[in-house]
Amino acid sequence: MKKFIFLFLASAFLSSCTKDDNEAESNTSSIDINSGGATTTLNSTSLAFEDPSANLNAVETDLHVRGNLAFEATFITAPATNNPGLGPLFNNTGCAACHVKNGRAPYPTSSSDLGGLLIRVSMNGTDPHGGPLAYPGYGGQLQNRAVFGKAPEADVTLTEALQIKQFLDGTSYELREPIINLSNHYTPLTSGPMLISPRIAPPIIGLGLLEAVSEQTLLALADESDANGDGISGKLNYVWDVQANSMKPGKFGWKAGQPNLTQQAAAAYVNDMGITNPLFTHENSVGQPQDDLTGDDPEINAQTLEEASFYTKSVAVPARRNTTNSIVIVGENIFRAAKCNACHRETIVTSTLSGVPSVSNQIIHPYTDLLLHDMGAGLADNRPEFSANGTEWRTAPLWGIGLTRVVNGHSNFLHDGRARNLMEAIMWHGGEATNSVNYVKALSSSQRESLIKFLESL
Ligand code: HEC
Ligand code: HEC
Ligand SMILES: [Ca+2]
Ligand SMILES: [Ca+2]
Ligand SMILES: [Ca+2]
Ligand SMILES: [Ca+2]
Repeated sequence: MKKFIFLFLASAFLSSCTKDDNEAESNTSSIDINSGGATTTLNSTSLAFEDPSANLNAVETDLHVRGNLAFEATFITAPATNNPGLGPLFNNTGCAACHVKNGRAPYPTSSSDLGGLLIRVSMNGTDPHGGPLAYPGYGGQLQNRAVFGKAPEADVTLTEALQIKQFLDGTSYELREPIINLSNHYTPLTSGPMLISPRIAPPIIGLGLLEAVSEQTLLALADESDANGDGISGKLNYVWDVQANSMKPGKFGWKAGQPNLTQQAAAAYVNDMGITNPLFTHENSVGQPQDDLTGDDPEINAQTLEEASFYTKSVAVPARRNTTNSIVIVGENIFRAAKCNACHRETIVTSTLSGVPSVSNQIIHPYTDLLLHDMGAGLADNRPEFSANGTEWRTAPLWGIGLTRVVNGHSNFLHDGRARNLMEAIMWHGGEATNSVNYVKALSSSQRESLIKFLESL
């Protein structure tokens, strides 16, 4: 039996070598299903985003397990014995309440429960580090919830406008545009127009691998002035790193506004939940009327912060599925022909990340370049974040995207969850992706279906 399998594999190998002139066949033979390198899990169930990286050592495993508890903790109002300190202002009560099953939050179904949607705010201008300028009385993020006795900063009302469009073959599709209205402000907006940017909680798979990608690697992918004339001009964001006390490449968040996963977690603790921590020792209401100046002591210690951020460095990426299906292979070729991979880069090699050997020196298939691209007026939030201007977004990683429905029970995509399926997400692309979108517009319905089947195999 073993001998039979060996012979079978050997002949498959030989035949694939002789068919190199056939594009589909040579792609098949080179497909690497391990999107996250050695971290990859074969789990494709509703728990597919909750596996630890497959290659954690004993020390990493211990940190991951403790980090899982921190990530799943629900904070409540002080005084309490377990996880006190919530608020006074907050958006939600725990990391996992927004990053549901380590996946992405759905587009809210009602304005009274935004779930994993939060709204960044600022005013015209920049802070001393070139970042968003806090809006007086509101800071950099709108907290639409508050503990008993405190006022939420404002109420958020979400409505949608539908646009009906057509592919070149006459088939129509719809795009749903969210329209955000703020009301019931706890204090008047006295500093001019407030810039707002809605953001949905993204999946947290494979992020340690992305942190392990070196600045040099990303700069080699960048082409800020489009020197090669292909219409794609990716640029690396540079953002303020609180611990390094200097500017560093931005990698995390929809506009790559955070330099590393420790700062990302610390900012989430203080801004999303009102949990002060060693990096951000003041409540998010600091300087505002609601701030009673109690509870400014770090409400979690350095160890909890480290565990929570380690957790986001050590979640496995699920393996690809159905890669030898002929429709998927056709779709993969369309993805390449449409030049989706000019931004959604198929392969990157990680460097090293201190304390996280599992993500170091891995060949990965994240389908992102981590760079900022102009995505056109349709997706623009018109709110700059360091080097990212009002139309620029970080290329979203596509690994694991095909499991969104299985894990999260919905198929809402893009930075605010506006897209109701993968095709809508594609058709929202503009700016530097205009040629790609025009390519897709001209496809036949079966070619469009193949492209989607390919994305579903990621
Ligand atoms: C209120 C909902 C909410 C809560 C609570 C929350 N997050 Fe997030 N998270 C988000 C949103 C929204 C983003 C995107 C932010 C942006 O674009 O600036 C995000 C981004 C992230 C990212 C970056 C993902 C990427 O692809 O770049 C990480 C990591 C993360 N969160 C970890 C955490 C951790 C750890 C906690 C708990 C300490 C937490 N989050 C709590 C909503 C939330
Ligand atoms: C110019 C760079 C660029 C090109 C080319 C491009 N994309 Fe994107 N893609 C992005 C960026 C940036 C985002 C995030 C935009 C946002 O959320 O507003 C994104 C988001 C997506 C998403 C949603 C991901 C998520 O997590 O919500 C999908 C799906 C996607 N792209 C598929 C494609 C496909 C398929 C093509 C080719 C037809 C393509 N993209 C071409 C830059 C690009
Ligand atoms: Ca607090
Ligand atoms: Ca605020
Ligand atoms: Ca270019
Ligand atoms: Ca650009």
